[in-house]
Amino acid sequence: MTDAPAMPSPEELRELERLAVSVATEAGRLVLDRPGDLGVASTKSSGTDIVTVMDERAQDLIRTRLAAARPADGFHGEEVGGSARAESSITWVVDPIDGTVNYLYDIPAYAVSVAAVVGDPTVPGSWHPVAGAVVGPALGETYRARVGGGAFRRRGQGPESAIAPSGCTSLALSLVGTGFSYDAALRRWGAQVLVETLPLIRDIRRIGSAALDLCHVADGSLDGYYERGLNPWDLAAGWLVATEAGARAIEVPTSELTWAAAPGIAEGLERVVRAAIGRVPAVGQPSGSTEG
Ligand code: LIP
Repeated sequence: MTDAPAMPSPEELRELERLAVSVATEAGRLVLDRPGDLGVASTKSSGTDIVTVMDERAQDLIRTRLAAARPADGFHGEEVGGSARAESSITWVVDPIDGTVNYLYDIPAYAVSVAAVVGDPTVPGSWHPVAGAVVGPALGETYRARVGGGAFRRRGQGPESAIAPSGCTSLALSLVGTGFSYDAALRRWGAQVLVETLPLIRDIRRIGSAALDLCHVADGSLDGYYERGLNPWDLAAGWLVATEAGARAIEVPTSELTWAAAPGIAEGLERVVRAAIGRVPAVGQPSGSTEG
């Protein structure tokens, strides 16, 4: 990781976290209500990488609220037109609907992910989330975290509670989340890694939202998670929630690999996944070659 960008003050961290929760909650209500939902608006990297009208509306709402509150901050959103360079030290990294395919099929596992980061989120390894929120509106779940502040979850209208990863210490008894990119070659790779990994763990869960997967490692409803092909907006807030909850995680989550796990299985899970990566031909390389 390059020189650590300056960390905001404790007071600013609290304000960033509060703002992340506020805008993610408002966008979550919009996404859940689906006013005038017109389904798919366009596709991106492949025919299955969809953008819904509600993705666009939610991102517009989030961007408007953040710009009104902090006009000098940058913005790095998943959907088209979602980037503006920061004049302050903060850039907002936003996935208006993480789990878009679930949303299209009305499967409740989708979330609004809003993270404040320092550094440049377009340069891998040069940025770090400092505050964030993940709101799963159909699940009634709100997760929040800030650097040094721990991680918290509220379910429905119930009380907010501090969260922590599971106490799992046996990889063979671990429930592990993963996902598969929209790119066909990366999907084939992911399936091949799964073939190597599945016999060594309790079971796999493919929930369909990296943000929720990472938050479920944070609260112990998954023992671990790994995935390749993620973008900063998929992982920024969830990775902070997981690490602030006390989960172990890859130091610099990138599209090459993102993982997080309960401390008791973290070393084993990373070892198994990296070994599987080593045995599976890298995307675009002939069989038999391996990627470091
Ligand atoms: C999704 C990720 C998920 C991954 C999906 C997709 P999106 O993000 O959260 O983990 O497996 O392929 O990338 O596209 O719904 O924002």
